Amino acid sequence: MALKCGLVGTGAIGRDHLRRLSSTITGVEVTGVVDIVDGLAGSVVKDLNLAVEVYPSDRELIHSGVDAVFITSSSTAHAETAIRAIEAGKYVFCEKPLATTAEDCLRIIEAEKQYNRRLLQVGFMRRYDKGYVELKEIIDNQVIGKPLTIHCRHFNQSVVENYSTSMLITETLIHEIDVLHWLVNDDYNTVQVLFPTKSSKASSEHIRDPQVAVLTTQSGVVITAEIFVNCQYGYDIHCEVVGEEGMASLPEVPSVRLRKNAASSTSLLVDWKQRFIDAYDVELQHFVDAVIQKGRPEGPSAWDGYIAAITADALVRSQTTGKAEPVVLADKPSFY
Ligand code: ISE
Repeated sequence: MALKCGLVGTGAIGRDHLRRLSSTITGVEVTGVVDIVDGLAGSVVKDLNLAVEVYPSDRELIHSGVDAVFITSSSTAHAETAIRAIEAGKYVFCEKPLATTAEDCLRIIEAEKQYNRRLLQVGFMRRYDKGYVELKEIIDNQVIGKPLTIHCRHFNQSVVENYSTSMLITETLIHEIDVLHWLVNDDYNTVQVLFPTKSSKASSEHIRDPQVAVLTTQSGVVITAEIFVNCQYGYDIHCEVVGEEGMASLPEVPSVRLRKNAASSTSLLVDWKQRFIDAYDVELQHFVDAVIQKGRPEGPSAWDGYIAAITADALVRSQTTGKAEPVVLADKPSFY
């Protein structure tokens, strides 16, 4: 029997997931959608040629007989919908970030605690990217020995004008925050942000772009992650792990080598949805399969969402203090 689901938020990633759930993912049936922007959900459904009911509110969608709710609304709206859905006993797939504050993540965790088991998965899709999965296998199998340092780059060609200095952490670096502690099976100890010279191509007068985050883990791994959201040249993701016995890097995205006009070149992607398209497919299929077969999601949990949020909070604090800030976690419930 197919998992009946509803989707809340039909903007960019919502539309993409709706298409994915209706055409690529098996074992799932989308029965309802909602968006707070008047008319948007209806026009997306029409555009994608789907026979899906449009609901007036997330509350009505949640109580419409669905088994699972996909939350793809704006980040600030995630927590309320997630809590409402968990309280109604629904499985939840929530796009990243889980919530915009660590307090809201803890409220979501409290809602799950009432069942003493997981109902929710966070959309940290990089854990499903082939390159990251291979990197993790190399680290877990100690092929390069103990990890010592990690060097990352998360570059966007450009961002919208209202992108802010803190969003480089809470919306962009949040992916590295999640995937890196998962890669090395460790928790963060301290985090700090350094501001290099501001790019004259920054998307607004107010944004500090680029930024360099320095994170240390409990076991002593030192991570440097460069975030540059108006780099101009393309979408570029790098990750290099240096170990005692070798080094492992994320593979380059394959692209044809072209020789023309006395030059040899390969092209770069500009769109992050394209870069992680396979990871998104694997991620959603894994959520659906785990819920159907095991009665619980097995991907990134609300606890992982909380780790990301509290680490992001410390990094945003460091943007003001200029200092290394500690990352202090609450007590972890035993079912995570
Ligand atoms: C964006 O906010 C995302 O969430 C994407 O997943 C990420 O790849 C992109 O670089 C971010 O800007």
